[in-house]
Amino acid sequence: MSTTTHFRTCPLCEATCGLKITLDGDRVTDVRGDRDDMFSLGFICPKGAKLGDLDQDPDRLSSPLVKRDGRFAEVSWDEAFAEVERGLAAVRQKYGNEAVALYMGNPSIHTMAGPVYNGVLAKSLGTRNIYTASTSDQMPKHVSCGYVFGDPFSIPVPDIDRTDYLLMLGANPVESNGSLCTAPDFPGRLKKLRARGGTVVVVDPRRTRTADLADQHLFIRPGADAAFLFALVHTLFDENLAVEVPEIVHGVAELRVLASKFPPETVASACGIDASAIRQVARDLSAAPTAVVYGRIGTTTAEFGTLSSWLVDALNVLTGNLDRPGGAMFPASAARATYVKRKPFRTGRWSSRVRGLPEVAGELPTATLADEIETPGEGQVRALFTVGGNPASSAPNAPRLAAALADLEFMVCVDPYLNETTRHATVILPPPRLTQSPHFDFGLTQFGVRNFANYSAPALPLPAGRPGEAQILARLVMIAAGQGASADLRGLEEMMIGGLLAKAVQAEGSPVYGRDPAELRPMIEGDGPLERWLDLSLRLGPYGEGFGATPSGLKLATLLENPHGVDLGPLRPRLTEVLSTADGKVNLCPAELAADVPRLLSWLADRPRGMVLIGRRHLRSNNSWMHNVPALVTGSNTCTLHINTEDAEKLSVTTGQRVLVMSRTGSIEVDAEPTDKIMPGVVSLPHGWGHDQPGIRLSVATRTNGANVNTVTDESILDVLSGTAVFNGVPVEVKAI
Ligand SMILES: Nc1nc2c(c(=O)[nH]1)N[C@H]1C(S)=C(S)[C@@H](COP(=O)(O)OP(=O)(O)OC[C@H]3O[C@@H](n4cnc5c(=O)[nH]c(N)nc54)[C@H](O)[C@@H]3O)O[C@H]1N2
Ligand SMILES: Nc1nc2c(c(=O)[nH]1)N[C@H]1C(S)=C(S)[C@@H](COP(=O)(O)OP(=O)(O)OC[C@H]3O[C@@H](n4cnc5c(=O)[nH]c(N)nc54)[C@H](O)[C@@H]3O)O[C@H]1N2
Ligand code: SF4
Ligand SMILES: [Mo]
Repeated sequence: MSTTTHFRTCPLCEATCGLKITLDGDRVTDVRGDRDDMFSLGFICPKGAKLGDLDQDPDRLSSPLVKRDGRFAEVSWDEAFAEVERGLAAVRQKYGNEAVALYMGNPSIHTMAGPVYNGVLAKSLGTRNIYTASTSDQMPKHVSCGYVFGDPFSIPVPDIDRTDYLLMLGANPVESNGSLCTAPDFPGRLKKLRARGGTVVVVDPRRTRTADLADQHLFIRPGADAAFLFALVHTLFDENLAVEVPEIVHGVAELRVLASKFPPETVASACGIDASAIRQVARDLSAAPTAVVYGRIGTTTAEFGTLSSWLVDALNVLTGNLDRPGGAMFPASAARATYVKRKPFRTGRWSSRVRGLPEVAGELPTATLADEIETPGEGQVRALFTVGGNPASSAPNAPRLAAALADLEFMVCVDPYLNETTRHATVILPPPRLTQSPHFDFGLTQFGVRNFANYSAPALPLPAGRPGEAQILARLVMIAAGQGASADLRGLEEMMIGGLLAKAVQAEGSPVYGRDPAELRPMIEGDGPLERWLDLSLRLGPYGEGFGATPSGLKLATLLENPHGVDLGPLRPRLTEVLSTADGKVNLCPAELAADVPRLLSWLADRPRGMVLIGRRHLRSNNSWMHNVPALVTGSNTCTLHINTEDAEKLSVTTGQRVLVMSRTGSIEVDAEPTDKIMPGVVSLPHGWGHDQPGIRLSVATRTNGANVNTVTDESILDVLSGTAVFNGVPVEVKAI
C-alpha cells in the first residue's frame, strides 16, 4: 500500500483546524496539525488527533439497516430507499404531511452536505414539524440578532485578535474551542490577547480552565446573566459612560428606561456578584480602547437566553464597539451572498400544536417534540426523519422523548451509528467515512474571527455503490417530493442551481444582475453536486469572481489551488451591509424583546434559591457521539458531578461517592467530585453520556461510566422568546447514596 498525505479541515467542532492526514492505503496512520494552514497554523486538539480512529471506527455502519420484526437487517441501498418511500407514503396517506417531523442535529451543520440539502429536505417534506439542535443551543442569539439587526443569521463575533478587553460569559473555549466564534487555537489567541496588554474577564459559575487563563473571574449564579448584563447597561447610563451612538442606532432611550430597573445594587444578590464589582466591570469595559462582550452556551441555554444575547450586543453598541476592529464584528462568509434582500425578522408565523409555542426561524422547539408525538389528534407526529442528530440523548427530558420515538410508526435516520436515537429507527442510512467526504464549512465561515475559506476534497474515493451524504439527502428530497426512490438526481441539482441563478440575475447589486442564467450555468465547475454548489456560491459571494465581473475573485478552483486555505483577511466593518430591519437601523430596544423583561423582573423576585444544575464540556468529548473512540474515553471518568466542597460536606458527600441527582423529570446516579472550582449552590454535569440502552452498537461507549444528564433537565422550562431548552439553572436535589 502506498502512503499519501492530505490536507483537510477538521469537521468536528467549530474551530476549523487544518489537519495533515497521512493514509496508508485506506487507513489513517497519522493526523497532525497543518502548520501551513492559514488560519489554524498547526493547532490541533485531542479530538482532531484521533480523527483516524473515528474515521475507521469498526462500529460505524457500512451499509443501511432496516428494522424487520424488531431486528435490524443489513440491506442494499436500493432496498433501503424503497423502504423509505413505502414508509413515508403510508404515514402521509393515513395522517397527512404534518404527521412527519424532521430533526436536524449538530453535525448536519458541520458536514458539507447538510447546509446544502437540509432546507430543501424540510421543504419537500411539506411539514411545519421541523426541529433542530438550535433550540438546544444558540437559537436565542438568532432571535436577538433577528430583532436588533433584522437578520437572525448575521451574528457579530468578538474580534479577539485585536481587542483590548474581552468580557466572556458562559463560554469555556479552552475546552470547547469556541462557538459562534470560529477561532482555531482559541486558547492561544487568549494568551496573545493578554500578552499584548489586554484583559480577559470570565463570568461563569465554575472557575474553568478559561477562567484560569483570565485576568479576572466572577462566579455568577446560574440564570442571572440577563440581570447582570442589564446592571452593566444601567451603570453605563448611570455613570455617564455610554457613548453617543451613531444615527443608525435607535432605541437607546427606551433601553435606558428598562435598564433603570436593574441597578447593580438590586441584582447583586441574585447574581452572587458584589454591586461594586459589577460597576467596575462596566467602567473597565467603557475605559478600554476597544472592548467586546461575548456570551455563549451558559447564557443561551438558560431561562433568559434571548435577553442575555440581546444585552451582549447592546453593551457592544453602548461602548462604541459594534462593527469596529477590536469590538464585535460581522464576518463575511465567502459563500453567502451579501446582495440578498431579507424580509424583516419575526417569529410566531405559526405555533406548535400542543403547547402553542411560536415558530422561530422556521422551526419549533425540540423541547416540545415529545408532546407532538405523544398527543393524539389532527397533526400528531407519527413519523420522524433525523439527520445527524441524537435527540434521545441531547434533548431536555431525553428519556421521555426516547419513549416517544419508540412509539412512532416510521423513522428514518441519516447517521453513521446505531445509537440512543437511531435504535428506534425503521431505516438507518449511514453516510460514509470522513476521509471519503468532501468538506467546506458553509455554516462556520459565517462566524470566523478572520474571513477565510477552505475546501477539502475527499481523501479516499467512495466504495463502489455507496452514496455520499449528499446523495443520501438528495434521494430523500426526491422521495419526499414524490419523485420516487430512483429519480434522476441531476434534476434536483439543476432545480437548485437554476433557482439560485434565477434569483441572482434578478437581484440588484448581484454581480450577475441582468444576465442570462443559461449563459452562466455552463461556467459552473466541480466534480460533484456539492462542489458545483460551492463553486456557484463562491462566485456569487462577497469575494467572488462574479462570473467574470471580478476575474481575480474566488471560485472553487481558487480553493483547489490552495489546500491550506485562503485567508480573506481580518474582519472589516460592514454593519450597513448587514442591516435588514424594516427601517434599516439597529433596533437597540425591540418591543418583542422588551416584552420579556417583566418575566426577568419576576424571576428576580421569585427565583430558585436551592441547588441548581449546569452543564460543562470536556476537551476530549463532543456532545454524545465521540465516546466510542477508546483514546478519548480512557483515564478517569469525566461524567462526574462537580459540587462545591462546602455543599459536599453538608451532604456528607466525598470524592468518588455515588450520589443521586433528582429533578421534576427524573433522577440519575453519578460519582461526586467535590471541588472549589464550582460556586456553592451549583452542581455541574457534562452531557452526552449514558450509553447503556439496549440494542445500540457502540462497543466502547457502552462500557463507559456515565449517566445522561438530560434525564433530569426539564422540557417544560424554556427561554420563552426562542423556545430554547434550559440546560443551565435546572433546580435539582442531590443526595448521597
Ligand atoms: N470539546 C468539546 N468541544 C465542543 C463541544 C463538546 O461537546 N466538546 N460541543 C460543541 C458545541 S455543540 C457547542 S454549542 C460549543 C459550546 O461552547 P461553549 O459555550 O464554550 O460551551 P461550554 O464549554 O459548555 O461552556 C459553557 C460554560 O457556561 C458555564 N455556565 C453554565 N451556566 C451558566 C450561567 O448561568 N451563566 C454563565 N455565565 N455561565 C454558565 C459553564 O460552567 C461552562 O463553563 O462547544 C462545541 N465544542
Ligand atoms: N444537558 C445538556 N444537553 C445538551 C447540551 C448541553 O450543554 N447540556 N448541549 C446542546 C447542544 S449545544 C447541542 S449542539 C446538542 C447536540 O444535539 P444533537 O445534534 O442531537 O446530538 P449530537 O450528540 O451532536 O449527535 C450527533 C449525531 O450525529 C451523528 N453523526 C456524526 N457524524 C455525522 C455525519 O457526518 N453525518 C451524519 N448525518 N450524522 C453524523 C452522530 O452519530 C450522532 O447520532 O446537544 C444539546 N444538548
Ligand atoms: S479544536 Fe475542533 S476543529 Fe480543531 S482539531 Fe479539535 S475538534 Fe478539530
Ligand atoms: Mo451546540
